[in-house]
Amino acid sequence: MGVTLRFSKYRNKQRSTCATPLRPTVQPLLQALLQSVVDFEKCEAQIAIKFVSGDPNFQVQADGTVTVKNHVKLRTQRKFQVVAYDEKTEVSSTTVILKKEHVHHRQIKSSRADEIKVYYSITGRGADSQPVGLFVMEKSTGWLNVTRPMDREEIPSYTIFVYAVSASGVSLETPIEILITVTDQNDNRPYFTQSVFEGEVAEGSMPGTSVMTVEALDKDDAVTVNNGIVAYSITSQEPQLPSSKMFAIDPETGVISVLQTGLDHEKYPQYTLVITATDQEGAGFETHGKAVILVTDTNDNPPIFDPLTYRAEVPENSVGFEVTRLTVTDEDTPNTDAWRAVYKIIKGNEANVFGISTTSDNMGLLTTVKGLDFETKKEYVLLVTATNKANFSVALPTSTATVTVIVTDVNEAPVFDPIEKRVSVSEDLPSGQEVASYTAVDPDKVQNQKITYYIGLDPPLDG
Ligand SMILES: [Ca+2]
Ligand SMILES: [Ca+2]
Ligand SMILES: [Ca+2]
Ligand SMILES: [Ca+2]
Repeated sequence: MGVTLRFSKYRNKQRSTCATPLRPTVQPLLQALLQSVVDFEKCEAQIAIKFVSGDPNFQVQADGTVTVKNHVKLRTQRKFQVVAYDEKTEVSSTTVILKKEHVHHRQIKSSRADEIKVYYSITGRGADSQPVGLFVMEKSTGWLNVTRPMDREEIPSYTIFVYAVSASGVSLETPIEILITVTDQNDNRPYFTQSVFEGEVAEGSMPGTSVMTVEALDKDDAVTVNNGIVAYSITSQEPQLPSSKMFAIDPETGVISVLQTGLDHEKYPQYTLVITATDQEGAGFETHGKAVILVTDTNDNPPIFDPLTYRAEVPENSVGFEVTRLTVTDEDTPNTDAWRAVYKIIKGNEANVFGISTTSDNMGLLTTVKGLDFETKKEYVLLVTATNKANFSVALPTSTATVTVIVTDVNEAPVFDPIEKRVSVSEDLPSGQEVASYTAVDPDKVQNQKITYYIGLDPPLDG
């Protein structure tokens, strides 16, 4: 036969000077039933006393025995007044404090005890094996006592066997197995599993975005009681900008998430949270920890031209000529794709005479890809845009710059037209006679230039 005892840790402690502390008898089995005696015998008036309990869950009988009327759950302690009246006149009162403690006992009684002297003994863990002597049994009475505090976190339960024998050593009963369950006390603080928890979240993340998870443990019982159940909360946030409550923590899971909009890498790149874990689901001991959240960069700043207008002179006919360098500023992290500019000529380059590229220092290098012709077009007005290598993470305006390119004139050589001219003359052409007219044209139409002719080569006549 097995009997389960749950040793609830009740102690009765009385403060009244006219009441003596008495040891309570803890009733077996799961019911939290308490019985103790409030003793006013040292009081002067002790005849025809009526006791009234200040707690309706308890009642005091005529002999001063305090009994539990209803099922009472005792967390740490419970206090109530007991007043003794003598014909409706208050004579004395005492405070009854019920506390959990490690003093318990329980009597085992053999059914043969009435007919024969019975001797009791116990074996098992905590009795005759380690931790030896935690439980002792009064040999002749069958009272089972606990000799010292038990730690549930060390050994949560014990199984002992009770034997009843006669004076001659004859076994009188089948040994009784007793399972002793150590009920938990909240004697362990929760602790965070890391000294600092680190997480990161992209700037601009929406409320509800999960950031990281923190964890605290508690050695106490989290299954039958809540001494080991931890509740999480955020105690402080640094900086408290743009709001003092940028993050929320799930009290049960420890998941930290974004609570408000306004996370901005450029303004507040990091937050430090003091997090708190409290056992008994938030009602018990608390412990503090630290969570550091890095706000990572996204491309939420456009490159902006500075200055917005450029003017450059370009000599005609030059290919690969550096026209100008355009500059932009970008608030995002330097040398990232969110910062690196991409330039584009969106207007004024229909003839594809210009090209633009990004230099290593993020400037827009505007060059000629074909020679310009002063005589055809003396001025170009180009519209250039700048974006980033990375896409914008939010809707952003695109910055535009205007580049005015002035083509300058170069003194170009005159050109014969046609390039080669064949002329036939008769052999008897007299000296001084005109052979042909061969003229050159100067492309420099604006400059008023005079063309001078020379004969570069005049081979001698054959034979
Ligand atoms: Ca605890
Ligand atoms: Ca405990
Ligand atoms: Ca950017
Ligand atoms: Ca950014």
